[in-house]
Amino acid sequence: MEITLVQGDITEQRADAVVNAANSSLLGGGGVDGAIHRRGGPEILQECRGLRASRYGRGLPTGRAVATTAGRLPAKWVIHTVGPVHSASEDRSDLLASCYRESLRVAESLGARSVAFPAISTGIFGWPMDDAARIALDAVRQSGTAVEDVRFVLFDHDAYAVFEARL
Ligand code: AR6
Repeated sequence: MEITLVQGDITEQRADAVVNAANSSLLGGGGVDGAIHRRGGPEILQECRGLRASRYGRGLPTGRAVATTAGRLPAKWVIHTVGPVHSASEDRSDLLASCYRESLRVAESLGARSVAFPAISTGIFGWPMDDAARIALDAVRQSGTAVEDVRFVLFDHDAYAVFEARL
């Protein structure tokens, strides 16, 4: 497995699967989630609604992952995962690590060979970038995944530099 870092927009990534930093409603939001639904088109939301109706009536739990079509994105699947909101009083690191592990598990079950991740929880959910990078890289390295190409897509140069230093 090779880990690569890219600075850019995750909706432009050619990969078998792109990971969405979603929320448990699976019905969209801001940040990466908004961008993926905007660029990917209504097919993604339609499948998310179906998942709500069939399997996740109470929402997708934090740390879990589920796949849908990628609609018009240059990928085969979007894997939606729900990161934890950062807390200063409670250690939620394992939930963040779980997002990476579970996304890779879902990717593997689909036969995906390349997966692009955003820096989950580091935007609206408030996780400090350096800590999030450490958790993300450790989780991927320790996952034992059969996915061959794991790519982190960092939106700005600061985030890229933090991941680069950690890698
Ligand atoms: N490509 C790559 N990275 C991006 C992009 C993009 N197009 N847009 C933002 N980022 P966030 P979260 C970076 O807020 O913290 C949504 O409303 C961004 O700079 O997207 O997990 C969901 O519905 C940051 O570093 O996700 C949830 O309610 C990182 O991606 C909530 O936000 C993650 O930021 C999830 O919050």
